[in-house]
Amino acid sequence: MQLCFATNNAHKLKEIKALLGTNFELKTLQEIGCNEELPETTDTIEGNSAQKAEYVWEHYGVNCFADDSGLEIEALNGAPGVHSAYYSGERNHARNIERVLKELANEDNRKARFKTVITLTLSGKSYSFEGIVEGVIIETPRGTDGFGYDPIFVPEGYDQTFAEMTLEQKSKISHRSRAFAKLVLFLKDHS
Ligand code: ITT
Repeated sequence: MQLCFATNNAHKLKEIKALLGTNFELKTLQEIGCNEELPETTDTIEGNSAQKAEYVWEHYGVNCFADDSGLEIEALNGAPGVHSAYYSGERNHARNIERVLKELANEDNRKARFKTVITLTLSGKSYSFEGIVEGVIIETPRGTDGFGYDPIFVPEGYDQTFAEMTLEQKSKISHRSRAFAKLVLFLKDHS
């Protein structure tokens, strides 16, 4: 089956190709002739992931899946959420972390979770797959691996931040791998 993964992130593409095996002819956006920015204008992670996958189906007639992720902090009513990438006003991980830590100063409730939602649109019908990892936000960033909010996020049941883990360790428990595992199971059943 021909299937497009609506991302421009080569790293994500490589990971999912390895998981899917050869039953699927996985295409990039460029390979299906889509070179424009996909719309991400809803106010939820779920909404943005659906918007991207459905856009590709509607404009290119290709079956497609898209993901969207973010960090949801309980004491901030779920922020930064859908605004995670640009929380400080720019796409800058250090600044985004700074803003979060400032907003959580003097806050005892440090509970947070990373969430990924993948939407798969097959012949116009959409299915969604969610992956969540619960954890806490620490006061001072630790670790150099990973990206985004990894240096301030410690997953439940662990002492290390995501940025102190190897990619392999993080991948075993991450929100993204959990959502992708559900997608892969679904696709294997439907191939
Ligand atoms: P693409 O949309 O180009 O794939 P992105 O950086 O926007 O890349 P996501 O939609 O997956 O990536 O995530 C949005 C933001 O949420 C991201 O920029 C980070 O700030 C944060 N985030 C998501 N997953 C994360 C993770 O595993 N570790 C740390 N921060 C993460």
